[in-house]
Amino acid sequence: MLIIVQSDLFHDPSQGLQALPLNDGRVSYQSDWLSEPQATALNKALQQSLPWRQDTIKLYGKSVLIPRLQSWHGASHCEYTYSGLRMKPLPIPPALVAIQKRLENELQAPFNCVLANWYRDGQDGMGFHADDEPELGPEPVIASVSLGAERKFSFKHLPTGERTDIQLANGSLLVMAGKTQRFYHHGLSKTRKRIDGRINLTFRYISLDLCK
Ligand SMILES: O=C(O)CCC(=O)C(=O)O
Ligand SMILES: [Mn+2]
Repeated sequence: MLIIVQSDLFHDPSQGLQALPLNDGRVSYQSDWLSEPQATALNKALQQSLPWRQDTIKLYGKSVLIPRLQSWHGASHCEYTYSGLRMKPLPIPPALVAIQKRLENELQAPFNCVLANWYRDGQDGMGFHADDEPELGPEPVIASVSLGAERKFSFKHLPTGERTDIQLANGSLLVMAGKTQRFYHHGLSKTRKRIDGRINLTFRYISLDLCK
């Protein structure tokens, strides 16, 4: 297993996004995309203002509550399907439009929807999966902003099973692009540590042409 530390990254951390050493994937990371006070304030504001819901999914024929709260926002055609659950989008609130615009400008990629996940404590998480819904296209650019408690994010390389872990800091930005969703699964493991909540915002682009 590979654990990414700052010295593995290709450039100085103050230089913006840095590529992670992942074969077959294109992933980059910036620990301080938002300042800590900005990220902490946004976390608090979103905890209070987004219409959080805890959905139930079917797992091996049984209904189970997913271990996190979610809120789905985007253009009206951006329905989101996850384990058989279909979510209708709500409008993107102004605080998130500001982030969307900054990402579009810096990454030179369009975004029209955002999934907000609120991991209330260490017992909330997300299992290994790929963001490979057909409507995201073959090589989606997914921009993931982390707010609040630092959490371990893991990649599993599908051909070799090799795992790569990275700690996602408060205010960090992780960008997955290229063939990452084809060659890797990613997930956020649970921890027994007593930790505060974390909100993650994953900005995506759903093409109207690719929607069923
Ligand atoms: O919380 C995270 O960092 C990951 C979220 C994620 O993978 C997703 O929303 O698809
Ligand atoms: Mn994902």
